[in-house]
Amino acid sequence: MSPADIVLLPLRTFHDVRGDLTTLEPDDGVVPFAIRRVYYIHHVPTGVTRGGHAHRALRQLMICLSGRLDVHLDDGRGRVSVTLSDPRVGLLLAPMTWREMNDFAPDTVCLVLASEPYDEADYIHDYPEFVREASRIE
Ligand code: T46
Repeated sequence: MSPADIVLLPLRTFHDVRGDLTTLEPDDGVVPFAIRRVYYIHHVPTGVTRGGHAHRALRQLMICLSGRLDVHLDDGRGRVSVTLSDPRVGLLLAPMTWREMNDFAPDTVCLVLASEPYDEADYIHDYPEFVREASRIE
């Protein structure tokens, strides 16, 4: 994986003197999947690492609504990192991508849109197993 593989999608934001308003709608042509679940990560203690898994099929869009965090992505061949801090931008998380999130600023709130309902069976928690499965992908 190289920095060129990081997909940051600009969201539809309306800016005026009162501030910004960002919208997401099904079929708005921005989110490249039907949204079937929404969750958000918040109140993360300092120094914590989250993630540490991959998904076999799930697609997600991660939006840092406030604060900042670092996201580390790994496709089994290489690792890249990106800092999220702009609520006008979403980071696309493709299937078969190992992800870890750390360096959360205090009060960070991170919204995640997901293409599927929650399914523990879609997770790969074991890194060597992830590398094995990823190596079978062309
Ligand atoms: C991901 C990263 C970015 C549910 O019951 N329903 C849900 O929809 C989710 C997402 C989680 N949970 C439960 C499962 C665990 O008992 O919430 C608990 C914490 O989840 P987890 O440890 O997986 O949280 P993260 O931050 O490590 O990972 C999450 C997502 O699970 C994962 O899909 O890509 O955020």
